[in-house]
Amino acid sequence: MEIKNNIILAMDLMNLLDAYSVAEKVSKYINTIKIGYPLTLAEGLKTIQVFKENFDFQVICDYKVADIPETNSKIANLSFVAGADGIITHGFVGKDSVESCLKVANEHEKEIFLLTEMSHPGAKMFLQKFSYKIAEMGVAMGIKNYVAPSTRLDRLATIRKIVGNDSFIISPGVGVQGGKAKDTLKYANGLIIGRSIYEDSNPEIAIEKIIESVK
Ligand code: NUP
Repeated sequence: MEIKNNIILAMDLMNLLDAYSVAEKVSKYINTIKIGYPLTLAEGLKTIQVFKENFDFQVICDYKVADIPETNSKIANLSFVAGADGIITHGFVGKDSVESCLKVANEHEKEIFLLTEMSHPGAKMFLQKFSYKIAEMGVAMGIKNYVAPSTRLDRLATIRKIVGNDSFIISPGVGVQGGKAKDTLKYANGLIIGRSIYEDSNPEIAIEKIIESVK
């Protein structure tokens, strides 16, 4: 996936008009938006097409798919039928669950992004104990795209080593969660950034500053 300016806008505003207005302000700088449960549960899957049709954005659905394989297939299929270009799936649920998402993605010729370690402090409690193993599982399964945290660069660096330089890593946690854009891009291909852009009184300037900071 080609990510313009290495920035994916994490759109967690919960009103489509507000989300649209921010998208409009930053659309010349980005080509990829990530939506998750907040906007989808508030406004529905139709939001995917709104971003695709009006801005020609690639849309990644951050549904952190983490169920039994049969249910994962349904979630993935609904997302791709609605127009998603990629979905984020959890790895801790195991190979069969991830496989089911991968199979559906392949049928639609779309992408899955395997979530290894999360960016928040709570990830240290449980997920961190297995995040490298999750990355290894992804490699063994032939998965090309990963999500790994910008808030723990040492862990991100190790995950990069595990998945190799041919894999594609997108990294959340830049800005409000404490991650730094330039440092993160030493190991990641794309930055997932939400509040630092959409909560700013001037999202356009906010994104310009981020782009400037990574030069
Ligand atoms: O580990 C993760 N951390 C994380 O923040 C995995 C994620 N998918 N996210 C998502 O990235 C989170 O749900 C939000 O949509 C975005 C980060 O947003 P912000 O902290 O820049 O506002």
